[in-house]
Amino acid sequence: MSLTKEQFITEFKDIALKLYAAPLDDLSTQQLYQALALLTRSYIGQPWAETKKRYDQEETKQVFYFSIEFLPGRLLQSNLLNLGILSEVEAGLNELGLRPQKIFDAEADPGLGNGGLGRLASAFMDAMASVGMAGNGNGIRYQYGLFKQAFVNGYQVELPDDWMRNGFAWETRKENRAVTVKFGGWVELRPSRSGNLRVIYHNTDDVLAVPYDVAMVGYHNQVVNNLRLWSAEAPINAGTDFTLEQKERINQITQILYPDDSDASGKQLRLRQEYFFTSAGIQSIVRHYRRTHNSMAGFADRVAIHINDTHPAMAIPELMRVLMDDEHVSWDEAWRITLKVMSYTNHTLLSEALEVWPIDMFSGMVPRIYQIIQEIDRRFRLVFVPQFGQAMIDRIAPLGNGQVRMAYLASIGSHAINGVAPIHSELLKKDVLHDLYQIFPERFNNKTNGITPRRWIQIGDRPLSHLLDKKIGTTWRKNPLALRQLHDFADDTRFLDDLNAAKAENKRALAKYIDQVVHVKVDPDAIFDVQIKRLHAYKRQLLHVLGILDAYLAIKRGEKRPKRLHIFGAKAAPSYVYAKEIIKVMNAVADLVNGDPDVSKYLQVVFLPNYGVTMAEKIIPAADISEQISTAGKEASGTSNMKLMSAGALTLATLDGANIEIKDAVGDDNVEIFGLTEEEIAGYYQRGDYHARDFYDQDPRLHAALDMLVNGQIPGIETEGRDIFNSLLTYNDEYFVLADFESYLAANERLDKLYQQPRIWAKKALANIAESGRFSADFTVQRYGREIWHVVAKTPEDDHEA
Ligand code: 6GP
Repeated sequence: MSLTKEQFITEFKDIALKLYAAPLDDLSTQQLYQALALLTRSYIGQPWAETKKRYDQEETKQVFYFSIEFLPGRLLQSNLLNLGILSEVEAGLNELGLRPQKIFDAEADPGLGNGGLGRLASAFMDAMASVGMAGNGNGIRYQYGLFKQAFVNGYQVELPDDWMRNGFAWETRKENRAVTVKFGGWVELRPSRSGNLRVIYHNTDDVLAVPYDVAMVGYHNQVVNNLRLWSAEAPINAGTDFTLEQKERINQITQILYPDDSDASGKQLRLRQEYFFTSAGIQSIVRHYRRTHNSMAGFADRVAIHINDTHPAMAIPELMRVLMDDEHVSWDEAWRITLKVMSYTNHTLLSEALEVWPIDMFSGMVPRIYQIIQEIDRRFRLVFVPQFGQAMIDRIAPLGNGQVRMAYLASIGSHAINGVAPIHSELLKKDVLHDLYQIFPERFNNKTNGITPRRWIQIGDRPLSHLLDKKIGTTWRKNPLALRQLHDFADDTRFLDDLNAAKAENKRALAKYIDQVVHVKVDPDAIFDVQIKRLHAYKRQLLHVLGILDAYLAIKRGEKRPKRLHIFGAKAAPSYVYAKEIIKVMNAVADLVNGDPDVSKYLQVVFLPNYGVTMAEKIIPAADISEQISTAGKEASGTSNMKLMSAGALTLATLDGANIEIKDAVGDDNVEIFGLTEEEIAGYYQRGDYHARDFYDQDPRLHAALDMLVNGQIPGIETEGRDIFNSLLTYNDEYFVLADFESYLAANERLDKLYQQPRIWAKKALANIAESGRFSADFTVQRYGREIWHVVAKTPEDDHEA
């Protein structure tokens, strides 16, 4: 859209007056934010309505991305950018004497997700709209998002995240689109006169699912898609015997996000959440379709449903239920449609994370869904036991060991199953879903994750963005592959210096932010070494910490090193004791290092509390080193690795997840790889000959660093230090931290040396930025569109040009 600065100023003053009956200078920052958000919304309304109309008129095939998590990040700046009016609005605000960033900072960050999986879902929403794909999201409107993390005496404490306290400016409540979701009770199957089975529900607990729609604005293309988040409410005609407790029980369903990452929690309420949003989503999709179609025969040509990890896997039996019970489609026909509609992404290789539910709990909560899964299970066994044998089918049937096994259900009921990086997709076939791969090899495929450079470069990294515009023009903003033009300037010393200057500016800004948040004065000239991700043993923040301890000891011995600032951001699941112990140790190490003037000349450590999307936008542009150091074979893909690379950080990595593709993209000279490979680790497993203690005994540096955990040198970690020490030595170091220690240090030393040559460093940074375009989620969703969903992307401009 087009909007001049002057128009904006007039409209902004006008809306502020209408809303708050006051001139601008009387408004609080929060009020200014609300007014600006509302004005922005008013620009979105028309393209949103037109997009919907166009999809309906052209009978566009639509994608519905079902995800129990979404992490959209703040939306004001992103919406203004995508509408094409960010500069004008900022100029207008400046002219009014208002600071744009201060207003943007008044927006709450909807933390409706745990980590990678949720952020990926939101990147896809942004990307689908931006490439002109009819892509909708379907999720939960949690009253409270992921807990707010604080540190008390170095320990993580979890505080409620009341993100909607000031309302959520971007949502529209759609009462008239509510549906009823049925829980519990029992089901009677009664033959009707027409020969169809009639399904009669008795004694169910009915919950009203009310949708709240959020606009997903495409980049400069007039496309606005829909993210539908469901909220649980008491049924409207609940009757007089409806108690307050019942109401409370219903409200609970969408009250809080489960704070678990890659780990199924087995809680009743979680299962209710899963059925709640999948059933609501399926019902509303079918209802919309049936408004313009007499039968369900063509449904699969108009609808693709994606199951983001297994949490929405009940979409499969739920669609079967609606097709058979409500639409009177036969089993065979319903199964044909369902298979064609459904596809599934797996996001983790950790076997403990394969979601399962006790049959008792499951069948009581959703009896009809359970019946349908029983029938899926029966038919699956009937067809495949003769071919593949009882033992194998017992392992992978949807029901087994008294459990409903969600990954198997999702795989059996989807026409496509994908991992999120090549190594991960291969390991799915080899390991986690090996038996299913034997049966359905054609279903398996890889779709490497992606990120949205709009948020991470255009919004997050203004200094770099301006530099790029000046050097290679602005096409990269629409097509990030254009970043490849940067290669032409790999030896342009002026430009390399400019790149370093942009990085320095970002580092100064982050240093200021760090001071505000944790009151540590850091040196902006240090190497900024960043590890930002959930706290998990396999991600090995611990290896990073041991590296810091080694540096501490070296400096204490009098060694001089280029100054490094280690920056951590990480939340641990509240029930994950070991991860929380590591947090305590990290904070204690930070105190020790920062508090020692001999050491802090060369080494500083900050652990920023409450890491999330908004904080990532501040950290990433300032990073020099990107730590991607998981145990090879454990990290499905990673996405912070892609974001940090696009900011010109050098990746310090094991050959895991998408690190491998990053290495292939930039070449061996432009990444720092270390550590055991997945094959080597598999070898240790097979032979059973990993002896962590040998490394401790044989490597004096490792010995000394580990001893610091237990010898009292780090105050306040008696219990935690001992537990961690034991996990590594007594319990043989499940994640091969000790095995990789030496090569990790060597890689770090190479980086230290390299940093002494700023232009060579900048040249490598340039190579990373130049090759980061391929990881744009725009390309990822286009691959999903072509190969899985079978949808075509199209924007109003395409019509115009045609
Ligand atoms: C994460 C994976 O751990 C990460 O490697 C990947 O980049 C991300 O998903 C997106 O694909 N997994 C989760 O967040 C999770 O909860 C069940 O998996």
